[in-house]
Amino acid sequence: MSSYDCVVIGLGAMGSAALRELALRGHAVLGIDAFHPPHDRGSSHGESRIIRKAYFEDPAYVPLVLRSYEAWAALERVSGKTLLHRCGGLFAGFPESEVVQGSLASARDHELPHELLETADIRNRYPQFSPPDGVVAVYELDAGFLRVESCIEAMLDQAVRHGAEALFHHRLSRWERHGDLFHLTVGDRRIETPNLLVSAGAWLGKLLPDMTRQVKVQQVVTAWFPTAGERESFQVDRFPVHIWDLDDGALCYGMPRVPGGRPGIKLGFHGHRATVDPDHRPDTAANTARELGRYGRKLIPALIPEAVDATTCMYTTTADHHFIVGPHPERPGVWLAGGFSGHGFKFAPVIGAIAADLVTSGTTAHPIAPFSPSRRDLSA
Ligand code: PYC
Repeated sequence: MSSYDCVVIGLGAMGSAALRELALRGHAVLGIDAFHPPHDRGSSHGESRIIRKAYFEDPAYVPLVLRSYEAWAALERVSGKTLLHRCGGLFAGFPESEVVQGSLASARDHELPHELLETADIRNRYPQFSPPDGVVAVYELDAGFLRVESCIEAMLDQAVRHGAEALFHHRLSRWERHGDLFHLTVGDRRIETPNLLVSAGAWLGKLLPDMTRQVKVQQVVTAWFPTAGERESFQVDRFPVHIWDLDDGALCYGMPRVPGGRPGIKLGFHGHRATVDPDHRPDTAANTARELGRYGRKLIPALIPEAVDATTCMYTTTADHHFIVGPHPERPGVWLAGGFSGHGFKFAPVIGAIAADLVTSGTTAHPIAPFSPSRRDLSA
């Protein structure tokens, strides 16, 4: 039987961040993943993830994202990798839309540098876009994207360098509580630990059936599209990350061409997708890519609507779209980092630090009250 201070189940963004943080703090920690991260079976793949400060979802996220910017920069320094590209961000919609009003509220509450662009300003500054009349945008210079796979690699590499163990291609087959310890069976290994951190993304409900009602597992498709004309117009120094809230169902978001990445700009719909079983997912990539191509071409006239690539990703969505981070309401020693509702990646290092605080002291100085696993109405 081997013993650890904590076992982390799931090494996507949050699990690999927590593994690293616990190892950095000198704890004996083991991480387990059913695949080999970074992989394309969960929620932490597909080249890029948006990072932004004027957080339209709620101003409560701003202190956490500010801390994340610092933590990503620190990880860039120790790993020697470029992880974050600041290309600016355009958060657009009709003036009363959630994206515009929410971004403005966060920017004002936290005195974040931003500009409010009218339709003509958007068209002049970024002629790549053709926003509908009446659409405005909050522009944030500091927004950009994270290179998702490189981030996971850097966090796992740092975790292992600091003494963490990582077991890939393994699933937790059995776990039970004996006094203050959990006894786990993973492959042919027997493990004991007082702390289980469940950061299993879409598999949360499979590991903890009592959490099934708290999240909806949804499949989303992102696709890459070539563009006509000069390619430079869509590179990171000329084309911002963007989110459109046009009152027509789902938000649509996009990214510039990633240096050394796929030959096109990425687009995705945020939310409003079918619920799936993470182990038996229907292949919806081609249909959604066609839908994205049609939608994208209306906003970006140079976009050629035949996708060069597409990938599916899973959202684990709560009813209020806020995260679930904290102690399991009924199982002492089980800590939850889940329900990231399609907007969690940028927070990974700070969630890793929070998880390490919780596991080691039961509390954290970070403001996580909105993410309580015991909050009312936490059912999707
Ligand atoms: O994580 O900021 C985000 C995001 C917005 C739309 C899709 N993801």
